[in-house]
Amino acid sequence: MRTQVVIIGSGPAGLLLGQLLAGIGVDTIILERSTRDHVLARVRAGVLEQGTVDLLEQAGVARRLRAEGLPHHGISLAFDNRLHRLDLSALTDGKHVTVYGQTEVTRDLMEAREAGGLATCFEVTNVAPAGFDGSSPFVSFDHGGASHRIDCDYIAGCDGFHGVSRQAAPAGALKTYERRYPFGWLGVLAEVPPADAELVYANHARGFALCSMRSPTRSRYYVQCPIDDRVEDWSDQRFWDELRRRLPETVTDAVTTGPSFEKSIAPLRSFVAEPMRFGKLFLAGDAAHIVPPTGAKGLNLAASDVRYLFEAFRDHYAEGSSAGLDAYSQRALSRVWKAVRFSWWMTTMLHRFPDTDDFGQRIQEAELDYLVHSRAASAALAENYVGLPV
Ligand code: FAS
Ligand code: PHB
Repeated sequence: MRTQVVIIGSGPAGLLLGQLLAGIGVDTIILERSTRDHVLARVRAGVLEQGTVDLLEQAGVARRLRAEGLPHHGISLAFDNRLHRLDLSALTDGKHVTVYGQTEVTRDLMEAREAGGLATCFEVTNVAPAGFDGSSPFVSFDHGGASHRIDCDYIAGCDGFHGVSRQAAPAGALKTYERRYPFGWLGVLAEVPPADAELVYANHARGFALCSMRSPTRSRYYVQCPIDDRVEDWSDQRFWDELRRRLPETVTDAVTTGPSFEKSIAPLRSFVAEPMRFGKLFLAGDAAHIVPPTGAKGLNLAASDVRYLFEAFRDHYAEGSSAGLDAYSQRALSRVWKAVRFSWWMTTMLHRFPDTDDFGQRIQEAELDYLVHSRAASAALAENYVGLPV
C-alpha cells in the first residue's frame, strides 16, 4: 500500500488533519488503535477557541457546531464566597469562545471522513513508524490477523500522550519537560441544566471546582480530587455535596443535581516534547504536549498544531516548498509553551496544593481579588483564554 501522509491516531488532531488534507486532494490513511465506538465515546474537552472553530469551518465540518455550539462571552471566577464575571469580549475587542464538546467535534470529523470515503483502519496493533530519517518513510502494523506496510511521503504522529510516535524519535533526539500535579479532576456528566449560563472556575480551601456544560440541559462538572482516588470512591451524592461546598452560595443554590451518566478521573500534568519533527515524522496534539485542563487548551493546541502542519503540507504539495515543514516545530512550540504557561498559571492559582497552608490560601485569594479588579490583569487572562493569535 502507498499513500501521501499516514496519520497515526483518529482523535481530533488526526481526524482534523486528514479532513483538511482531503480538501486539497492529499491522500491519507488513518491508523487507529481503538474501535470506532471507543473513540466516539470519549468525553473530554468542552471549550473551543475561535481559531479552532475557524479551522473546523475550513475543514467543512462545522454545520452542527454552528447550530448547537454555545457562544460564551464571559467566564466567572469564584473565591471567598464571591462570584466575579470576566467579560471576555469586552476585554478582547469582541472575541469569545464556543462551548461544544470534543465528543461532538470527533463525531463530526469522523462522519465527514467516512462520507468522503477516506480510509481509517481501526483496531490496529504493533504500529511502527520507520524510515522517516531518510527518503522512504513507511508505517508497519498488524490488522485482521495480518501484517501490513504503508509506504508514504510523510508520517503524522497524532496518537496522543500514550502513542508510539513520540517513542519512535531517535535516541537522544527528544528533550522532554514535565510537571505532574498532586491531584486529579473528577468529572461528571448529568442531564441537568447548568448552574450558570457561563463557566465558573472556583478556588476553595477544600479544592478546585468547575461548572461547565454541554448544552442548556446537560451539565459538565469537575472537582479536584486526590491523585489516588478512584471513581468508585465517589457516589453521586458525595460528588454533589462536595461540589456545592466549593461554590459561592449564589451558585450552589442554582445547582440542579441528578444522576451522573459519565464519571471519570483524569490526572493533571504539564508535558512538552521537543522538537515536534524528526525527518519525515511530525508530532501533533497530545503526542507532543499535555496541559492541565484548567485553561481549556488541550484540544485547542491540537488544532493549532494541525493548522501549522496542514499549511506546511499544503505549501509542500502545491509549490514544492519545504519552508513550512522546516519551520513547523519551532512555530508550533512557540504557541504550545504560551498555552502551557497559561494552563500552569490557572492551575496554580485555582487549586489546593498539599503545601497550600492558610497563608497560601490567602495569597491565592489576594491574586484572584487583584485580578478581577484590575482591567490589565483581567485582560491578560482573557486574551489567553480566548486564544492567542495563531
Ligand atoms: P487524543 O489522545 O485525543 O487521540 C489520540 C488517538 O490516537 C486516540 O484515538 C488513540 O486511541 C490513538 N492511538 C494511541 N496510540 C496509538 C497507536 N499506537 N496506534 C494507533 N492509534 C493510537 N482538553 C481540554 O481542553 N479540556 C478538557 O477538559 C480536557 N479533558 C481531558 C480529559 C482526559 C481524560 C484526557 C485524556 C484529555 C483531556 N483533555 C482536555 C485534553 C484532550 O482534549 C486532548 O487535548 C485532545 O484529545 C488531543 O487530541 P489528540 O492530540 O488527537 O489526542
Ligand atoms: C469542559 O467543559 O469539559 C471543560 C471546560 C473548561 C475547562 C476544562 C473542561 O477549562
